[in-house]
Amino acid sequence: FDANKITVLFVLGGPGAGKGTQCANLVKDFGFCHLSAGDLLRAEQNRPGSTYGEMIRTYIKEGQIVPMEVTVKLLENAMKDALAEGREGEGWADGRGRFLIDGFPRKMDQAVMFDEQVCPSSMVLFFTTTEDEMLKRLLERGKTSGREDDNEESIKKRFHVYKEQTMPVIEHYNKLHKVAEIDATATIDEVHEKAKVVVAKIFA
Ligand code: UP5
Ligand code: MG
Repeated sequence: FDANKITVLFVLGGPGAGKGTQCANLVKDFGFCHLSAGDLLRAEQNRPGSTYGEMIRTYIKEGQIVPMEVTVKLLENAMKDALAEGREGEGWADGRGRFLIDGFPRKMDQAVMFDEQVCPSSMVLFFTTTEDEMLKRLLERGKTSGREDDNEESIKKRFHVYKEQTMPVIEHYNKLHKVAEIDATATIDEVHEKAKVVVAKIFA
């Protein structure tokens, strides 16, 4: 992808921090194309005939990171489809497509592969709150979500992998001054207001 034609913002934060919720809000404000790596993996897992279905199911249940080749390919294809269909954030006046890539990259190797081989990312929106709050939100969602990783055992594993593998990614981008941290402890609307200000500044 031509970095002169599209802008990529990564959206990171612990499991249940509210990435998906806030991305949906930012799409309404700014016309981004929102792609969630987890959603793409779950769709691939359920696609009849997928060779990766069982493998993805096991990784997600264990809270482990699916091998990057699979995830990066899914994201790349989704970005191509969005561009072909003109869904790449037409809300913006300067004609550049804008992508929110949610829940990715969660491991250093993915970050390097995406920035080098797909498109250099511009910024990371980093949603933070306490582990207790995230656990509470995920257990509540688990009552109806049907997600195989919304149970206490899987959630604990997701927290562990997040600290071990994703925090180094945040530190990497932080050194490059590319991280905008947003406290996600307040209500959905309050967090949304803060996120809106941050994104407006990025594109000012
Ligand atoms: N909620 C949200 N905001 C709230 C607020 N301010 N106050 C009160 N409640 C709030 O929100 C979670 C729940 O909290 C919802 O019920 C919401 O209403 C409520 P959500 O917006 O869904 O949070 P989010 O951060 O998106 O949580 P999610 O569970 O999606 O985070 P994960 O990062 O764990 O999940 P993801 O789908 O990204 O990844 C799942 C798995 O896929 C990973 O564990 C991994 O196994 C695999 N994966 C890879 O292998 N590679 C990748 O690159 C990506 C994923
Ligand atoms: Mg999500």
